Amino acid sequence: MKLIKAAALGVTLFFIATASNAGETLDAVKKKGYVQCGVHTGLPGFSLANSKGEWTGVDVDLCKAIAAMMFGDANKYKAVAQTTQQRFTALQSGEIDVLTRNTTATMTRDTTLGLMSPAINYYDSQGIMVSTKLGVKSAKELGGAAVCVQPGTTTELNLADWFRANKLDFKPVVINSPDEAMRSYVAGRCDAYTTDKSGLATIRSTLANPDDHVILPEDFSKEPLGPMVRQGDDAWFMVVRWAFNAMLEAEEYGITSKNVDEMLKSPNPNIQRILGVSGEMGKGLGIDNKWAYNIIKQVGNYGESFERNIGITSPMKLERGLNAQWRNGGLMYGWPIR
Ligand SMILES: N[C@@H](CCC(=O)N[C@@H](CS)C(=O)NCC(=O)O)C(=O)O
Repeated sequence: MKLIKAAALGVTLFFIATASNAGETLDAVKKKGYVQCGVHTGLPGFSLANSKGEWTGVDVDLCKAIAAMMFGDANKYKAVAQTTQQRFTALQSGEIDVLTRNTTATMTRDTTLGLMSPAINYYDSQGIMVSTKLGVKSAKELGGAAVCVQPGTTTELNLADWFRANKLDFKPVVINSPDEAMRSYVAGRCDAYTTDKSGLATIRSTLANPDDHVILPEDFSKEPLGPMVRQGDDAWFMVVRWAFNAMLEAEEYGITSKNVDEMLKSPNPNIQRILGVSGEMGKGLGIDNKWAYNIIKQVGNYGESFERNIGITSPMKLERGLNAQWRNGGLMYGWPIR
């Protein structure tokens, strides 16, 4: 065991990395009978609990997919709400098995923080939102603006980079609590609010008059958002990677939660392997060959999850954009199940 001190994003974290824990989490999850996922405290469309404690969102769907894959039951999960500041410590300490929470995969997180990213479930970018009253059309008109931002995020770093690169001054207003950050923005303590564009769209949808706020066109950064697991936890890494790939492959082959039972009769060898009709695709992870069938039946494919939670017909109204399937000009490209 070695003790690692990681100073990243202004947060100092201590954690213990074991030399070899290749199957540790997979075994522990099998034994306890459910998976614990770190999720956002409440970001509509990504992860949100209702008054009955039922969670929905694309990040929560990935957590449910892991549960369906492992146990044949998408309800065998526990969502543990994490702030931006808590999330990495919770994963490093073993409080959660996987972080499924609008988290950007970066080199620092993959190296110094001792984590690794098995998949990207939403290709995003950082943007900035202002009141329409400002009459601003571009972030380049925001010289001297006070900008609300949350600490412990890529957002804080990219904001400074972007304004510096564009030779503009700004005043960062760093606020830990997301609710307080929003209140400060709405109350006019900041001229602008910045985070991932998906976050801006969802937050905007919750404001009293969404049309009074505009997300400016600039992209400050690339934000590949995805799940994270602990380094060295190889078998568990593969579970998360393949749970997500099954959702992508299902969409590509037109398998949905509604038609999955009919699809069991498909003559297409790819569909047969995905659904466990032929081959023994679960064997390598010691799980049921119907693992992907269970995900699709109970959670749906990637497109179904996207449309239901954040798509153009949802209150978030997000286009597929970069998150479209590769055949439709997007970056979503499922790895072959064979
Ligand atoms: N994707 C970026 C930004 C994530 C982020 O800032 N999320 C904010 C805005 S949605 C957040 O989670 N706030 C809620 C909280 O801290 O509890 C990262 O991984 O650092």
